[in-house]
Parts: sequence; C-alpha cells; structure tokens
Amino acid sequence: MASGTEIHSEEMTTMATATIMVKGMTCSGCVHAVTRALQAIDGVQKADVDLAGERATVTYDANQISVETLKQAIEEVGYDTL
Ligand code: 9UX
Repeated sequence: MASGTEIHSEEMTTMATATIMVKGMTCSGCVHAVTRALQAIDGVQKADVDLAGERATVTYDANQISVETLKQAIEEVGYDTL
C-alpha cells in the first residue's frame, strides 16, 4: 500500500486474541457453558472453545478487559484455567 491517510470513524479499540487452556470440560455442554460465559462479558468479540484441545481462543478488546477477566469467568462456571 502506498502512503496515505486513512480515516476511521469507529471508536478506537485494541483487539487482542488470547488462547487460554481450560481443564475439566468433558462434553459439548461444558463447551457451551464456557462459550456462553465468555460471550456474556462486555468486550468479548469472539469466543471459540475447543473441547479436545482443552482451550478457549478469545478475541477481546484489551482496552476493556484482560486475560484475567476471561479466566475468572471460566472459573466461575466451574472449570480450571492455566
Ligand atoms: Mo454434561 Mo459437561 O453435564 O459438564 S455439561 S459433562
């Protein structure tokens, strides 16, 4: 791209993607519970929970929340994170 000025009218966000290991999920219901818990958080744009991979990949606005916020939400619904 050549140099130029880009005008963005949307508000400034700092989207970040985190992969969090989630322990204790044993069925698709568990996946759903974790997915819902993450998506309920203000600032979470996208949450993909992988049962076999034991992890959650979350895209969120780093201006609003942190990885700790995400981990806390997962732990609140009964799973361990690392
Ligand atoms: Mo089904 Mo997953 O009860 O806890 S949701 S094993």
